[in-house]
Amino acid sequence: MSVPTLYGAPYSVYVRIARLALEEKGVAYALEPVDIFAESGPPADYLRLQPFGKIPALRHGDFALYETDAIVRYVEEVFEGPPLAPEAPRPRARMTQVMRILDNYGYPALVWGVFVREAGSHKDRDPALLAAAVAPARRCLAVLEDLLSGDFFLGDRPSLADLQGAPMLTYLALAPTGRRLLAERPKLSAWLERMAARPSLVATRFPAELKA
Ligand SMILES: N[C@@H](CCC(=O)N[C@@H](CS)C(=O)NCC(=O)O)C(=O)O
Repeated sequence: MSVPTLYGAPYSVYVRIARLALEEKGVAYALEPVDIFAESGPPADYLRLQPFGKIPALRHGDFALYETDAIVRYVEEVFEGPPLAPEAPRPRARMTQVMRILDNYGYPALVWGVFVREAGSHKDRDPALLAAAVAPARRCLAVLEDLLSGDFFLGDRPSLADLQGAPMLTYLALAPTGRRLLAERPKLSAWLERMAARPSLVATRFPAELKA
């Protein structure tokens, strides 16, 4: 089948999650840049692919898809390569639970609440919003540490849950407050170090990581 094209930008958490799934499966893909923050808004032809103007979106042959969860599960099912999702109902449900915790509580608190407000672009920095994010971020890290069941969320091999979490916690660790909060969680910090060393993470580093 044809090489998939992923539309997005290398600074995006959700684009990186999709890239990590492709990288971990060993799938060759093209990354097509999309500037969703252009002054005139997302390009019109991109809005036909993703009507909400968010990144990423995927095109594979004549099949187009958006929503990162749909993309990573499609990648998992369509391509050969190491499995990234367990078959059994309980670990599969646990994986989904971790992924949704990360979307619903992790992304707002860890990325927007801490990283963007403390270490993001100067116009987005905001000490009051940062202070308000500390308690939810701390709770989220405690829950995630509790859910780690070995070297990875589901034991001894990475799953989609680990790929969902690594980009979010990588941004968190780029902010001083994030590093302090992570230092309270040694198991989770060791997990992040393990994830950061994986070739998939190395190949998809955020521009902000390369600058740090
Ligand atoms: N539910 C979407 C969320 C994707 C998302 O929020 N992407 C961010 C970048 S990490 C984005 O496009 N933000 C632009 C905006 O909110 O205008 C998905 O899972 O793909």
